[in-house]
This record gives sequence, structure tokens and C-alpha cells, in this order.
Amino acid sequence: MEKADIGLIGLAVMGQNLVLNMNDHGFTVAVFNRTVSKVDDFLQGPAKGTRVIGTHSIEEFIATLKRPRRVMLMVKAGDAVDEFIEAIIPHLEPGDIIIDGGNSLYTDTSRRCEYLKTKKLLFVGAGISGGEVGARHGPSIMPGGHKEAWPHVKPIFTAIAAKVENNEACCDWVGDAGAGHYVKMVHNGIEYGDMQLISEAYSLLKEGLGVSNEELASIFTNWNKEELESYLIEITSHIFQVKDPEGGFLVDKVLDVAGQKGTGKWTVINALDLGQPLTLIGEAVFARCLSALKDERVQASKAYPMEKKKVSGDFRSFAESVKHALYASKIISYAQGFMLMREASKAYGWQINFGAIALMWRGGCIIRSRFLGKIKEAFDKDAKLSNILLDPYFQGEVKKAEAGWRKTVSEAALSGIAAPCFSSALAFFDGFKCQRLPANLLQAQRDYFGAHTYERIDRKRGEFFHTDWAGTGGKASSSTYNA
Ligand code: NBP
Repeated sequence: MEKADIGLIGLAVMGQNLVLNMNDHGFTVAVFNRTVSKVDDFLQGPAKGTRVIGTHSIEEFIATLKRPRRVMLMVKAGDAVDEFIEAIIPHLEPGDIIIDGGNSLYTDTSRRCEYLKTKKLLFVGAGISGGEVGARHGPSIMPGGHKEAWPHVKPIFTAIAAKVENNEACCDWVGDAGAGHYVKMVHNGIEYGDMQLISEAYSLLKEGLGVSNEELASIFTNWNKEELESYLIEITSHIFQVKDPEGGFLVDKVLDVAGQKGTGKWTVINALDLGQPLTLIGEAVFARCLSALKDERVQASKAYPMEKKKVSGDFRSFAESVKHALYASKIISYAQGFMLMREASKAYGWQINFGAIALMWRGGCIIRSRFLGKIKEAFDKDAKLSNILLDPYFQGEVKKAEAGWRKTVSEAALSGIAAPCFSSALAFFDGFKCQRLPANLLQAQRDYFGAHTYERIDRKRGEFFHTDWAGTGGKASSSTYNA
């Protein structure tokens, strides 16, 4: 009997489509599912006529695999992954590989790496983005874990992944332990940021300029031909064109309360843990929280009525300013996202390959864009680049967009239109490029009331001073640790 190149457990939407994608690329795949009847449904349905091998028990499943065995799990994240790992361990041999392609929390993946090492098995935690269509025709795949497994997984993953210029696959080794799933989490955080930025541009054009849905579709279609070209800008231009069968445009009938499933929140919590100023994604998550307070917002809108004030300037020039605000803010968001990943790589000892991340996100996933190609180029030129904002290309881009960005943020403030991500991106930029922040005063205040000590500009770093500012305190100071 023909042996399978890889086995996949979990025949829901992602699993089925990945199996068909692997089959298209010449791999023989064995499949299994907790509800075993779904194996037969799959073989008689979408997998009919393929070389997919259906199995009806774990024993049969493992027996059909070539050595070293490659077992991929595409099941619900959490306990289901641990349960399947325990169920297959007794049937595996040292050197066999387990791959978790679900949306697992990176700390779970790191834990599983440690555990499976004690069993002499290899473990890969791979973030997969692109949804159903991506899984079927080319997702972005972000694998991390035990690097010894990579040569055995690479041919399959790079074959099924999305391809960009020069046929480069949107899949590369990310780093050790939970690095792959961590990078997928940050991808989702950046997705929150991109979506909120687009929504702020929409709000300023619609509320501030009174642009119609037809005009919005046309503006976004044009933006998608320039530096903002991306999947999210493209789908946004389509959304503005969809009519409601009951009349009008569908987007105007959608309730303004945004949902969230937690990956943005976890990215921001991690940024706080690592002390990184991930302000834009933070604002994007909070903007969804604020949107959820619909009833209170309606009440407050009556308590603080504001005469509708259109933004100043003509249509064409303000729309251009909004485009610049969107582009510059997007650069800030990615700069912050890469700052976070750099810190995580250091803190967790992962050796993350940043150029590879930009390439993996270039195609297949929700945040895919032309822009990510430029980030890849920046890391190709300088693999040790400390911050995207210090790359010469992005410096030039931010400078070109700066005037329009400032105009947009000030017009938003004057017109009373909330633009939290545009504004916080600009505040971050002004702080980041500021040689001397008012943190000297913060330190003085901390020392005044809590004897927390301060460093001086005219002494070497690491020397701490305490002053009895009011002449009423003692000489004892607090310890100088940072939380
Ligand atoms: P689901 O997340 O809906 O998971 C369905 C699969 O998990 C089925 O095979 C189901 O078996 C199995 N399963 C469940 Br539910 N509970 C189980 C348990 N306690 N023990 C064993 N198996 C269990 O499927 P999906 O949407 O295809 O996603 C698969 C993974 O990929 C998830 O981690 C998801 O977060 C991730 N992901 C999804 C997308 C997407 O767009 N949907 C995109 C990227 C990543 P059953 O058939 O017996 O119920």
C-alpha cells in the first residue's frame, strides 16, 4: 500500500483545504478526525478522486505514514491539541514530527516543545493565515519550534504556501519554541491596526468631507494602485459597492459595534509585559472596546451635541492628506510591531528572522501588501536594522507623508471626528524622534514623592541620585528597579 508523505488530523474547514492543497502539489496525505464519519464524508465529497488516504483509527493513521512520520494537527486550539498529542505519542518513534497548525497561544507551543523533547519527538508550532481560500490555494505559514524538524517539513510547507515575486514562498522558519505562533499573534494585532486605520480614513472622508459610497469605492480603488496596495484596501473598495437588497448600501446598515476574538488583546498585553510602546495596536483594540459601548455612546452624543463641521480644504487635497495619514500611520504600526517582535526574540531567546517575517506576510495572509515587500527589502539591506523608522527608504516615505498626516490629525481634532490611531501614531512619531522628552520631570516627581531616585544628564548612566526636594524628607531612597 502507498505510504503517505504526511498525516493530518482535523477535517474542518482549514484541515480539508490544506489537505487538498497538499494533494494538488503531489503529496500523499493520510487523514483522520475525532468524529470518524467525517473522514468518509471528506473522501466521498471534496477529496473524491484525489490520492488522499482516509483512516479510521489512530493506529491505522500512523501506520500509513512514511518515516520520520509527520503528523499535522488542525484542530481547535487548546485542550484538543494536548489530547491528540497524548493519543499519538504511544504510536510514534524518536525523531517523528508533530506539527500544530492551529491558532495556539505561543506559551502553549513553548510548553509542548519542552514536553515533546523529553519524549524525543520533534514539535513545530505553525501559525497559518489566509482563512479558507488561503488554505486551499496558498496561505502564509509561520513555523517555529524544534529546528531539526524544518528540513522534513519545509518541502511540503513551501510547496503549498502563497507565492510572491520570483516565486518566493510565503513561508520560512521563524525561530525556536513558540516563535511561529507568537509571530502569528502579532500578525493578527497588526491586522487590527490596519483595519482601524482604514476605518478612520473612511470616517474622515465620509463625516468630514461628505464623500458618497461610490466616491469612496473609487478613492480606495485608486489607493490600491499605489503604495497602499493591499488586500484590506482592496476588499474595502468592494465593500463600498455592495447594495442592500432592501435598498441603499449594505455597509450603511451594518451596526457600528466591532467584535474581537482576543489575538489583538493578547498582543497588547504582551507588549505591556515586554515594556514596548505598541500604541497603535493598543488604540485599535480599545477602539473596538469603545465601539461596543453603543448605548452609552448614543446617550453621550445627546449630552454633548456638536454642530456638524466639515473639514477645511478642497476634496482632492484633503483626500490626499488622509491617504498620507493612513500611509504614515501604517509605517508607525509596523515599526512598533517589529519593535515588539525584536524584544520578544531577545527576551525569549528565539533568534527571529525579521526579513523572513516580512516575506511571509507579503502574500497569502490578511495583511498582505506591496508595503511588506519594502520592509523585506529594508531587512535584506540591513538584517540588524533596529527600527523600520531608521531605514532610509521609510525615512523618505514618512517625510513625504508628514504634512498631510499632521493636517489630517488637526482637522480630525477640530471637526470632532475620532481618529485614535492616526493621532496616537503621530504622537508616537513625535516622541520617538524627540531627543529630550519631559520624562525628566516625571523622574523629579517620582523622586519628590517616593524617593525613587533619578539619573543626571551630566553623570554616567547607571548612577542614581536622590534629593530631598521639599527639605522635609530623609536621606533613604527607594530601590531603582524597573517593572
Ligand atoms: P475548528 O477550530 O472549528 O476545529 C474543528 C476541528 O477540531 C474538528 O476536527 C473537530 O473535531 C476538532 N475538535 C474539536 Br472542535 N474539539 C476537539 C477535541 N476536544 N478533541 C479533538 N478534536 C476536537 O476548525 P478550523 O476552523 O478548521 O480551524 C482549525 C484550527 O486552525 C484552529 O486552531 C483555528 O483557530 C485555526 N485557524 C482557523 C482559521 C479559519 O479561518 N477558520 C484560519 C487560521 C487558523 P470534530 O469534527 O470531531 O468536531
